[in-house]
Amino acid sequence: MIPVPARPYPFQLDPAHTALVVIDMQRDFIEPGGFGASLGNDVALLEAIIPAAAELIALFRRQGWPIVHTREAHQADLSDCPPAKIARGRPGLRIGEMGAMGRILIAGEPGNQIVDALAPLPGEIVINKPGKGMFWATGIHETLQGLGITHLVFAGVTTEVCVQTSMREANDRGYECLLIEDATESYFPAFKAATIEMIAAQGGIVGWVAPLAALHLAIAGAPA
Ligand code: TIU
Repeated sequence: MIPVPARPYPFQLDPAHTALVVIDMQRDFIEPGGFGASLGNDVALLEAIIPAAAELIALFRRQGWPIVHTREAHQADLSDCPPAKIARGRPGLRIGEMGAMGRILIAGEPGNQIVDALAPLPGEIVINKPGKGMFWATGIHETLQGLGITHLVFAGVTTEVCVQTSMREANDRGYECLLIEDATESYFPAFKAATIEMIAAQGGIVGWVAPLAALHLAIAGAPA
């Protein structure tokens, strides 16, 4: 086990059984003209974490540990999108409608692509998820079980929506979860801060939280 200094207390990272999960670092949320902007958000805040997310991905690649990239994405016929989800937001800019980067939140559209700087490499796991959480209707739990994964390190956007939902789903399935706080972001700084606090509160009710530097140092200092 590699102890990673974290809140509320050190996270015991199991090097043979840990995967990185990068949540929804797709153009829809990070670039103007996508789903995030269609909901009325200023998307500029989110691109600031791209360098930290890239560093985190590079760290896992060097270690040879599994990496999962997720995209919030619906099928072109919207058969996997509940009417209640479609009905949210402004008419004309809803899921499935035409935006500046193609149909909003639809698999395969330009806006649905992961940003170039974080593009998955062959062999990495890429999943489309119709929900906010990564486990709903994706089969990822079975894939992770097949790889013997018990520990998940999280990054991506947005902290309080798809990242936190995925962490909570992961908890209910028995995973130990660590959120890298400088590799996640929200459109609402107060929501990010509150989410980090609520994850680590109550003895780590949702998991652990640490900065990327702490993970780097812990892995660098671990016996080979
Ligand atoms: N709106 C918002 O903050 N997030 C989402 O809709 N999806 C994700 O977090 N990926």
